[in-house]
Amino acid sequence: MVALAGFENHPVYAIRLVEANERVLIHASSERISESMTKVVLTYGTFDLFHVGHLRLLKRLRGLGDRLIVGVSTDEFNRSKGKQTIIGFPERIEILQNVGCVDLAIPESSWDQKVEDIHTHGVSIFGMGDDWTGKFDHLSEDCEVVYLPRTEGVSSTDLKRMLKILDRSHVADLKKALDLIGSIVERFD
Ligand code: C2G
Repeated sequence: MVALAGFENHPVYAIRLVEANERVLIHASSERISESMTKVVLTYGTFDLFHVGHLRLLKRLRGLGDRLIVGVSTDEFNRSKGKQTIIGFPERIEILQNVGCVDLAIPESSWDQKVEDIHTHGVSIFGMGDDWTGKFDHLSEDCEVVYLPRTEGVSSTDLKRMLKILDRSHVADLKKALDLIGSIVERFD
């Protein structure tokens, strides 16, 4: 049994070096090695009305490591945050699971699942947009914590506000049209 340099004291990675026919086979628990050498990045969000701000943050976070895990807030958890989304949890997590730079999407159902997720997934870097600066510094006991600049000029909140305005103006237009029809009908009465 020969230990690979740097793994001498690492009990898990028993490596067996077998010489067979001049070929050297390294039979190692390659999964465990690549797992420990894979830099895992973790982030969380609601990602309602998925937009370019979300995408650019996820791409930059993915660029910091080899694997990006995204926690998507459930509808129940959002209600506890006082947040109402346009798009429900099942569709939001389906979208995240299919974003190219996302390797795994998991449900986020409480504020305090982060430490457990960090250890479960062997996370090296926890990252959020800078609107959360300082809020998760306590996680630096478990991994590196980074806050990246948000993309200015786009937010789900603004999109929702615009939809509401459109909706309101839409209702107002409808009302005007109905009033017009009503007045025409009256003339024929
Ligand atoms: N974001 C961004 N640029 C924007 C809008 C959002 O970089 N123009 C980032 C936010 O900073 C956040 C992520 O996109 O890191 C997701 O944003 P939200 O969906 O608004 O997430 P939020 O509801 O704040 O949930 O436990 C943490 C919470 O789940 C965060």
